[in-house]
Amino acid sequence: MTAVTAGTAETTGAPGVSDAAVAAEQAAYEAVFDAAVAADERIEPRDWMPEAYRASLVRQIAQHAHSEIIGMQPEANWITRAPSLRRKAILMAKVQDEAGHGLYLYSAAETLGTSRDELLDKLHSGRQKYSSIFNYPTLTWADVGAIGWLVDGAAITNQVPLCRCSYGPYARAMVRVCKEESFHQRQGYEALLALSRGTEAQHAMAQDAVDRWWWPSLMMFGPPDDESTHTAQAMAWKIKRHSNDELRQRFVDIAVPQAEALGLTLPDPDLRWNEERGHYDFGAIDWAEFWDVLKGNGPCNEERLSRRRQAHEDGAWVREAAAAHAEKHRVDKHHAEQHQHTGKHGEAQA
Ligand code: FAQ
Repeated sequence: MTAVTAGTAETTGAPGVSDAAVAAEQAAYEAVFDAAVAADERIEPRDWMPEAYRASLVRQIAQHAHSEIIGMQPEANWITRAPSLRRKAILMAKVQDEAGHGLYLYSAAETLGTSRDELLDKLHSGRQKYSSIFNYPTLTWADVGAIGWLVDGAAITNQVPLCRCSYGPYARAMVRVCKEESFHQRQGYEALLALSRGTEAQHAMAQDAVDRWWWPSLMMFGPPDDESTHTAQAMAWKIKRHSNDELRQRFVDIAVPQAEALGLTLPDPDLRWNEERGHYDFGAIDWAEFWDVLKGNGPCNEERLSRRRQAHEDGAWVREAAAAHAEKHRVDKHHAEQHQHTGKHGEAQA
């Protein structure tokens, strides 16, 4: 969208401008924004946007970015103990990809006028959330497979529609993220398949991991629609394209045949095909557990946040060195420009 840019400060709130004129101007901007959303155009950083739209995007993108970097921890836990060099190289690449996703997403959030420092500060002080899923432990090597298959699988199901999000920088970031998530999902599936077809003990390990990760993966999609505070507005703004329950159902429908192909069972006795609905029915999710994890009482909340805070403190010297280097570069450039300027001036006089 290019028709209206955010440079409204000259008129809005300026002395001598009547309230009615400000309101009319605001309504005009709002109408252009609504029309752009209705026409499926992208809203770009310099476009005018309602403050609530901006705030909701910052909230969602920040939570998404935090999830990517906190999400590195459970799998990184297995890098040193990967069963082969090949598995280790794949896992390292995957965990690095998650760091990259965090960086694109923090950059996307920054285009909305917030800073990465501010967002990290909110994460570290518990004022912004990250996904519930990363508060569960990775107890065996099979958990790496289960995370790739189920957690990355759920993430793709949720994020493919976000490639059509109305906010341009977020939508574009999602395109690359989804491509990488596809690789992550396949590597998890393949690792689980190897275990499932392995020895009896390996098969049991794969089954145990799936038993533990299935229900938390369904919770990743967020609360049921009737308890979701943001869905209705986010869908009206075309930030979200589907509700939490719709995406959860889509994920279940994809996962059931995959579990069969893996030779593993999903831990839900109520799971069965419903011919009439054309979908799988599934059992009740323990929403009390979900809300409890969000409150900070999951098995690993404490550990994840304290490790994140520690990593941030340990990285302070890198940020200081980078800032000092940038400052030195700025001063050097300034001197070089001054020198050039004086030199040219001298030539002109001569
Ligand atoms: N965990 O009104 P709604 C990944 C909160 S994928 C924690 O329905 P909304 C890849 C929600 O914020 C994981 N909190 O909210 C990877 C709100 O609280 P607030 C990240 C949750 O935004 C794989 C309240 O509950 N993916 O990282 C959760 O419309 C492997 C009410 O909920 C994304 O973030 C939850 N599961 O819908 C990385 C995707 N669910 O903010 C490493 C983008 C809800 O009012 C390794 N985000 N809440 O305090 C979204 O699509 C949406 O934000 C939803 C939630 C669908 C997550």
